[in-house]
Amino acid sequence: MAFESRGFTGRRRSAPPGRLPPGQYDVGSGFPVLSAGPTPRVPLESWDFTVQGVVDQVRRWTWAEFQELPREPVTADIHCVTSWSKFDTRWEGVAVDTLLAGVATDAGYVVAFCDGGYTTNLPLADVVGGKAWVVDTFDGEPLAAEHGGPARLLVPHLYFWKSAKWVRGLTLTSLDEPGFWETFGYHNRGDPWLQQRYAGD
Ligand SMILES: Nc1nc2c(c(=O)[nH]1)N[C@H]1C(S)=C(S)[C@@H](COP(=O)(O)O)O[C@H]1N2
Ligand SMILES: [Mo]
Repeated sequence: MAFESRGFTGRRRSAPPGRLPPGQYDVGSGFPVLSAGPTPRVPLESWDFTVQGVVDQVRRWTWAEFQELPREPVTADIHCVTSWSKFDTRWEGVAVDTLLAGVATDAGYVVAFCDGGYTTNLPLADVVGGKAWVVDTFDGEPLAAEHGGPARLLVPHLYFWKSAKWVRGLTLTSLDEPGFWETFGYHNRGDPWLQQRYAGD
C-alpha cells in the first residue's frame, strides 16, 4: 500500500491522467533549481535584450523598454529532463512573437544566449506561434535570480533546459548550432512527450 502523508511532495503523487509525459513524476509544490554554474547578477540598468544574427536589423530593448512591451500571462506545465514535472506554473512576460514582430529573416533556428554563457538552440518554429515567452514574473512576483531573473526564456512544450535562464537575447541562425547541453549529448530538440532526452532518443 502506498503511504502518503499530507503535504508530502515526493515521487508518490499521482498526476491527472494524460498530463505527465512518459518517465516524469509530479514534483508538487517544490521548484528545484538546476543551474550549470553560479547565478549571474546583472543590474537592471545594464540589462538589455537583443535580437540579432540573420535579421534585417538588430533589435535591442533596455529593461525599461522591455517593460513597455505588450505582456501576457502564461500558465503551463514544465518538464525537466531529470524527470520532475511541475503543473500549472504561472508566469508573465513578453511573447517571442512580439519580440520578432517586423523582423525580416531567412533563419530557421535560434540560439538563446545568457548572462553566464549558457546557450540553447531551438528551431525558430518552436519559439513562434504563441509557444515561447521571455518571462520576468513567476507566481505574481519578480522572477527570482536562482530561477533566471531578471528574465528567462520559457518554452514549456520542450524539456526545461530549453528555457534559458538569465536570457539576454536570441541569435537567429541559418544553420542549427548546438547549445550548451546539446553539445554535451542531450537531444537537439527535447520534446518531453517523445522522451527526447539524449542524442539518438
Ligand atoms: N542560463 C541557464 N539556463 C538554464 C540552465 C542553466 O544552467 N543556465 N539550466 C537549464 C535546466 S537543465 C533546467 S532543468 C532549467 C531549470 O530551471 P529552474 O532552476 O528554474 O528550475 O533551467 C534551464 N536553463
Ligand atoms: Mo534540466
